[in-house]
Amino acid sequence: MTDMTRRQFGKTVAATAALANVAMPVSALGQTAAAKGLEFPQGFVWGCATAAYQIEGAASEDGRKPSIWDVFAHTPGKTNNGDTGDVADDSYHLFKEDTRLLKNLGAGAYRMSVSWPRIFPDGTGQPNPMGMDHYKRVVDELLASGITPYITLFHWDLPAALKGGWQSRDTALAYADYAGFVADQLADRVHQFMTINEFDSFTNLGYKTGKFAPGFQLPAAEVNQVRHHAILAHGLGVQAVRASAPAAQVGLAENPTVFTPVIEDEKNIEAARRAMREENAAFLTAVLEGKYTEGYLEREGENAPRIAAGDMQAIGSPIDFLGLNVYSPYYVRADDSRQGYEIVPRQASHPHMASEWIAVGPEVMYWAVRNVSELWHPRVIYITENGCSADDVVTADGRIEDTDRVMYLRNHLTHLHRAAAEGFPVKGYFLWSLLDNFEWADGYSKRFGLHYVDFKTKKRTAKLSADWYREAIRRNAVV
Ligand code: PNW
Repeated sequence: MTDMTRRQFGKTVAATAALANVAMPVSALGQTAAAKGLEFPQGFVWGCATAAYQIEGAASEDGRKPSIWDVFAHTPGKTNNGDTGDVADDSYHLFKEDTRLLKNLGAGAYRMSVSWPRIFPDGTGQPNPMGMDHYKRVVDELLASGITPYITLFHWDLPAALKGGWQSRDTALAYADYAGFVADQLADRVHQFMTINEFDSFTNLGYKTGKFAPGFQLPAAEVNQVRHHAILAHGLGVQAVRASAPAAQVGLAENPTVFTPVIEDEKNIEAARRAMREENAAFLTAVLEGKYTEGYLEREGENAPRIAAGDMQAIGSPIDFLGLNVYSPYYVRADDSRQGYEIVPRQASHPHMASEWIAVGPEVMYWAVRNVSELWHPRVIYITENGCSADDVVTADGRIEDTDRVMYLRNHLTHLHRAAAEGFPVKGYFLWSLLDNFEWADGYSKRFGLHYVDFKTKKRTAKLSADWYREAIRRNAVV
C-alpha cells in the first residue's frame, strides 16, 4: 500500500467506526497506551528555551554595545560562513510573534536570556533604561499570554568593554552587580532566575580550545582561573538576586558531563556516580559542594585556581533549583583504580544528529537526573535544555517533516519519564529551541528549532516536531 492509500484507508475505517459509534477493534493494552502515553506528574512544566544573542538581532539598537560574541563573529574565519548575530531571528522586534508561537504550542514556560550589553553597555557603570524596558515588554507579553518567564542572566554575551573578560576577577563582581540590577527591575514579574548558562562551554570553548568567543587558547592554569571566576560569578550572582528579589527562585543552567553505566548493575551505577562527581569537579560539583574535590586539586597541581578568602562559600551559595542542559551521553564502567571508574570512549559508529557532538543516547536523560539526585539531592530539577540539530528541508508544499528530531525528542522524553516515574524530582523540561537561530560558531548552518526560520525573510514555519511537542504538552505525556 502506498502512503496515500494507507492514509485514505485509515480515514475510511475511522469514519465508518464513528458512524457506527463503535469502538475500534484494538487490544486493551494498545488502547491504553494510545490514549495516555507515558504521563508526567501533574504540574510538570513544559517550555522552550532560547538565548538573547542567538535570536534577537538589533545588535546596536537602543543603546546596546558589542559583546565578545559580536567581536568574535565579526572576526574573519571564526564562525561558519562569517555569520553573525547582527540580525539573527530579529526577535528583538518580533517577540510578540514568538510569544504566539509559544502559545500555539501550549507551552507554559519560556526560558530566555537577558543581554548584559543591553543593560550595561560598558559592562559596568550606568544602566541603559532602553535595554531594560525591552525585557519588561517581552516579559509582560509572555505573562499576558499565560507563559511563565524563566530568565537566564548570562548566556555568553559578555560586554566586550570589560577588560580581561573572564580572565579578570572583576568580571565576576561586575556580573553580580548586573544580575542584582536585573533581578531588582524584574522582581515584580519574574520569579525564576538562572545565573549562568553552561560554564563548561563558554570557559573551555572560549578560553581553552578557542572555538567560541573570545577565541583564546590559554595554558591550563589560566583556564582554571577563568573557570573559577565563572563559578564565583554564579555564587555572587545568587546572592545578588536573592538580595534584590527575595521571593524569587534562583538556580543555574549547567551542562555537566553525564555518565551512563555501560551495564545497569550496582558496581557500574556506582562508577557513573563517581565519574559524574569527579569529572565535573571544576563546575557543578564545586557549586553544589562549595569546594573543589581533592581529586581535582591533586590532578591540577600547581595549575589549580587561586582562591581568595570567601570564594568557596560564595560559590556554594544554596540554590533553589538545578537546571540541567542535557544532550550527549558518556559511558563509564567500574574498575579497580583509585577513582573507581574508567570512561569508555564512544564507538566510531555511535550515531549523532546533524551536529557531530550530539551523540544520540537518550538514556543520558535518566542518568543525568538520577546521578545528580543521588549525589546532591537537589529539591527541584529542570531540564533547562534538550533538543537537537537536524538537516531540515522544506518540501515543495512548504512542510518540514523532521521525523529525526521527533525520534530524538520522543526517546529523550521517554527516559526522562522514567526518572520522573521513579520519583526523582524533575519538575520541567525546556526544549532547545523554540526556533532556528544563530548556533554560535556554526552560524546559521545548524537548525535546532521547532520552528523553521527563513533567515532571509525571518518567516517562521512550524515543523512536524512542533506539532508533536504540542501534542505531548496537551497530554502531559510522551506520545
Ligand atoms: C548549548 N559543544 O550549547 C547552549 O546553551 C545553546 O546556546 C546552544 O545553542 C545549544 O546548546 C545547542 O548547541 C552548546 O560543542 C554548544 O559541546 C556546543 C556544545 C555544547 C553546548
